[in-house]
Amino acid sequence: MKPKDVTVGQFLDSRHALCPGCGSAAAMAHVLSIVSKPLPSGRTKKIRAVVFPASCWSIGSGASGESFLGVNLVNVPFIAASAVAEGISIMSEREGRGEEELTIAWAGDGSSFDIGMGLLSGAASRNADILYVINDNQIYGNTGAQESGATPEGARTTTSVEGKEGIQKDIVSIMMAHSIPYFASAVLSPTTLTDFYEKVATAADMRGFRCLHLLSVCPPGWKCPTDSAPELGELAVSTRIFPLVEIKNGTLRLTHPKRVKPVEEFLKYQGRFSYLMSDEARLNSVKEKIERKWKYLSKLEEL
Ligand SMILES: Cc1ncc(C[n+]2csc(CCOP(=O)(O)OP(=O)(O)O)c2C)c(N)n1
Ligand code: SF4
Repeated sequence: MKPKDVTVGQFLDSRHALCPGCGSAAAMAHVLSIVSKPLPSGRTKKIRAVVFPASCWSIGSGASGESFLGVNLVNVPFIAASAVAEGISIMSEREGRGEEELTIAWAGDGSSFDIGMGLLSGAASRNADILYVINDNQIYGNTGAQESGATPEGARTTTSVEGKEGIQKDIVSIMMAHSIPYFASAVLSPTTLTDFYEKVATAADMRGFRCLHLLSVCPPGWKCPTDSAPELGELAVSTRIFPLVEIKNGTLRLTHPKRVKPVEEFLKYQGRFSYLMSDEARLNSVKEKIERKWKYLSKLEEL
């Protein structure tokens, strides 16, 4: 599916409480628009429900029992998105609608990388028939930008005021270890739009556990301008900070940026990296790890 095949709908009611410039608001509109169209197989699916664990989307998606997204939504405890989505998809299957309905879990990185990881792992290992979206803004956004397992090394958060000391969890390897039918990382940006559309459509079209890892620019948390989501998304890919990976039935493919840009290009627009940018040794260590990760993924691609 190509971007020109889809008209992006006005999915989000203007009463939503997401911040101005929130990258995940645009990502949600695109994802819902893509999955509402005929998919590559020619099949059209109906969204049975979108399940939200506690996150920015708990307040962004609706209020007082009303959905701001025009689809059924279910708000669940922090750990529970994958388990509840699995239950809904089992209900669809028992009603004979498994082929035509799609259940989506839309969970933050705090929920996916950390607090809900146990249940995510369980649903993945049972090959639950759901589309699990990791909406990754690299912090616990809804509670004011605390450090999560997805926060990159050196990024400042409210709980790591001089920049994160520990490692960023390798979610690609974690999900790959579950041998799920489909995993893909994607970014909504002008240069990665086709990649984004194809991955979302592919994931929606399949059955079993599909995981989309979306990088979502978060202006207040990243301390960047509210109009920077498209440019920062593009830079995250072209600096190889956020490699675009697709793992389909065990085969890994990387989308190689046309022109690789210096890591600093991504970091310099964001206040959260101010300490890192002023510490050469630390910055070099972070750059080395980015390079090593890219080599590791390239080796897996070769294999
Ligand atoms: C068990 C539990 N711990 C903490 C909270 C408080 N809480 C609600 S939303 C949230 C942050 C969620 O972060 P993330 O999953 O990354 O999603 P985001 O808000 O960034 O979209 C936290 C810590 C909670 N609701 N339940
Ligand atoms: S805190 Fe970040 S992710 Fe959450 S609504 Fe605001 S911009 Fe979006």
